[in-house]
Amino acid sequence: MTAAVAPPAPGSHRLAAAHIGVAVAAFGVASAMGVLQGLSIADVNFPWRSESLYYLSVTAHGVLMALVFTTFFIMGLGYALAQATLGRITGRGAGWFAFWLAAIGSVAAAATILMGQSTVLYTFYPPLQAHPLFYIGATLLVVGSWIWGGVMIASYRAWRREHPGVPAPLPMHGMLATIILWYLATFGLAVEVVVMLIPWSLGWVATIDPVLARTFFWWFGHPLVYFWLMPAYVVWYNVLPRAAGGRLFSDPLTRMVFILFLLLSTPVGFHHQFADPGISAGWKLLHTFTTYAVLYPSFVTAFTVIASLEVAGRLKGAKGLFDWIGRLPWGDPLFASVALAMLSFTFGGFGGAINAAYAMNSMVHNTAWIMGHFHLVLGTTVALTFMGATYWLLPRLLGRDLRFPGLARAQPYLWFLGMVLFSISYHIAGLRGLPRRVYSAALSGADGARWHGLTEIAAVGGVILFLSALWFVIVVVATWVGGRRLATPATFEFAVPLRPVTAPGVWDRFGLWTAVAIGLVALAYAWPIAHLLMHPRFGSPPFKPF
Ligand code: HAS
Ligand code: CU
Repeated sequence: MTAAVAPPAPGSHRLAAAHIGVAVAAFGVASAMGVLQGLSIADVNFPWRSESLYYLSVTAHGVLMALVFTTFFIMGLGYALAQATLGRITGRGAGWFAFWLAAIGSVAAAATILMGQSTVLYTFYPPLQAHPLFYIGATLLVVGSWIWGGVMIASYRAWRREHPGVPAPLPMHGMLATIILWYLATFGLAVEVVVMLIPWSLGWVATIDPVLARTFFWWFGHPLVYFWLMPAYVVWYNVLPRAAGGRLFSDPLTRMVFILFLLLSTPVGFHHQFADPGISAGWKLLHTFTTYAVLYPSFVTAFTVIASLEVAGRLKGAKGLFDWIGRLPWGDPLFASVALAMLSFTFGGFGGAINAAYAMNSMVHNTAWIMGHFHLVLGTTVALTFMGATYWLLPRLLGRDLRFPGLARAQPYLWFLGMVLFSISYHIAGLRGLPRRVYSAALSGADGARWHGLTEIAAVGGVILFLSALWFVIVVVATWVGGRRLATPATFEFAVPLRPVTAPGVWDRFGLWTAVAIGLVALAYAWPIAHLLMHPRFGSPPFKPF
């Protein structure tokens, strides 16, 4: 279910391109803040360094990277894939409305952070309180993404009416599962923000229940990470094997993976709350089991994508056991980005399995280890895939040649190098007890000595990451404004499965799987939330330390 669709009418990718543009802008600003944080932790004294600026910057970095860059990129990728595989976007006007809503919301939220009024981190943890506009801005971003999901589903349904009895094109199957998961996940966030945070920040209620708010946040917060990962997997399954010159190993396995994520991503949130009171050990254990279950689709992905790459290498004449690895196009920016992203995920995913075990979690929770973990999985696995995908998308969306291809080729390797230094150091420093979210790791005595060299290596990694981010932004901006116009825009071509599937199967029954997914969320959350509501509750007044 692949093959290139005829080149679209001029301008039909403008909506997708606008989203990618906002994503790259958010990424650029957030990268600059990231490097300052790494330097601050290593106690490098740069001008204007202060505690309040550090926490402001951590909040802005987290919100812009984790919420704005990702969401805009995913929306842009979704539109590009809908146009390329379905040949249409149904409801383009609604799409533009959603774009502006989300952009205005993001700017409003970011402005309150930069004015120092919303230093609450990207997790919104109450009783830290933000300016009401921060929560309202975040809500607009989410509502914008809901409309995007509606446009995507409408486009698919219109296509299906014309193609009865044909399964969704594989890239769209992955995006549809992502969208349904997103609706399920953001329900938790909507309850937290609309029912709890906004009324509290407006002063309509005096206190808030932090555990209840955190529970709704992590209902959203864990599937959020798969909302980032699944579009990356769409690229791994559908674009990477093609770029490598191979075939997709299995179509049905691919569909199964996305449906398993839809089912298992949400009922796992308590693995972020092992240390929270008010949730009993039995419920935490249930969420541990489901967390271990959600490793499975990633194991299948490792198998399927690597098998697809091996096919590519062998099609190019590779012999022996590992010869195929050398035949892969390591000089192609998309391929290199995604391959390095996969390599990072091998270690980052392993770390995730460690986090999910209660006893080991108590060693690493709230330490720098967690920064090491999520910079491997989000900061590399997902972000590097998105950067590579941007190099692949731009000539197709803009009809322009990539500028500075040498820079684009080297940039993923530079990112990987920076991240090795950054992430390994913080993993080790975390095991040695360095807390996360500290303004400075400088401490006299034995504790300080255990961390000091490591935070400095991490800071060097941070500077390298910043340089790599800068190269990426330079390539994108130069291509946008000065890339040579292609006579015919590059076409979207996707990996062809070794054995194409022609009729819908069990993994195409979205209605059924959505119902099962809702059932699993109810099973995992209904009683613990009811229990929290029945407890005598002592609310907290707001805190604004800066
Ligand atoms: Fe995580 C904390 C558990 C995956 C993001 N995670 C976080 C936080 C973030 C985050 C942002 O159980 C911090 C939140 C905060 O601010 O407090 N995580 C897991 C588990 C997985 C996992 C079990 N995390 C992710 C992904 C993320 C992400 C993906 C973002 C995109 N995480 C946790 C837990 C915590 C946590 C606890 C709470 C910690 C605490 O105490 O606060 C799994 O999904 C991982 C599955 C992955 C694998 C790896 C498969 C490997 C593949 C690649 C193969 C390629 C090869 C090489 C071999 C099983 C698919 C290719 C070769 C070539 C030749 C190319
Ligand atoms: Cu999680």
